[in-house]
Amino acid sequence: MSNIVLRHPKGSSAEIMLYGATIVSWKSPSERLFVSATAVRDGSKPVRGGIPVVFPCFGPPAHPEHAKLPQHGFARSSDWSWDNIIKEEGDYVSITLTLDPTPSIAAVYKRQFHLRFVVTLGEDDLSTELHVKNTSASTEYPPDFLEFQALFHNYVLAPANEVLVTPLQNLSYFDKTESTEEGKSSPKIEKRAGVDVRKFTDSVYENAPGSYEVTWPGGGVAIKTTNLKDVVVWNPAETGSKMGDMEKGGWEKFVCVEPGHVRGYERVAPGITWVGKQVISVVHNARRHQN
Ligand code: TA6
Repeated sequence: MSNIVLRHPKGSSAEIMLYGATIVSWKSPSERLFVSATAVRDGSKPVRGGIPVVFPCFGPPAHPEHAKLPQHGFARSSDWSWDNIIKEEGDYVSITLTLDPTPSIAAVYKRQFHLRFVVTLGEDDLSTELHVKNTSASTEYPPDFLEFQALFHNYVLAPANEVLVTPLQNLSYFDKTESTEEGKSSPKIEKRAGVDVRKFTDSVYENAPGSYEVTWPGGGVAIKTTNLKDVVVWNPAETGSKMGDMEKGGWEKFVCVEPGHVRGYERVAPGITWVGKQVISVVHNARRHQN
């Protein structure tokens, strides 16, 4: 199954796998995403890097309807469909991928849904939108709500020992490095003006500002979101050496900044569509925040 390559007339590009709807490259003009050199790219397991799509659950499943799903759900390990159309609108090019219940999904997930994943490439920005439609035909009351979590698992290419993520100061967050079940650990308050990932970091910030800067000396990206109330900051540090698909020292080359709805569940009634969106743009005159 070949990948889709989006090219912008001003030189940027993006490459998307139909497997998992995973963006595996975004060049603007240089590469902005990390993908492990030892990532599996044959569609047999989710890609270690790029921008995997997380749906309908984040982390180990906790919702009864998700009980048979793998960590982070099935979207990033399913074969999505493409209408072979590359849209050109103004200064942007875009594609839309779709996912409906396949037999393998239906075997582990009983809900009716329709997903649309829209990737839009500009000269120096990239946006991803996930449209989640509840296609239940039920007319019962109370409505047959579709409950889900969704997240864009961005692996931002960055020097892990210098990168800072802002603004997260004073936010409440769950530190997953200290507990196996995030819901069981008591929340902390972020005291740092800029969050670093110099050590193993796995933090789930709830009700976050929705707009972030990921900067390092001489570089950075900005992430602006719609309808994604939470954000996760992750870097495995040396624990990454236990991951079979993480290249040696790969954890030194990225920070995951992952906007999503991952604390609690989004819920849509039959016939209703929820849309979560992010726009990642290159920051040319990167600011530096000192902790
Ligand atoms: O987003 C952070 C996280 O939930 C971490 O806890 C870690 O599990 C990471 O995702 C990668 O998960 P994966 O299933 O891709 O190995």
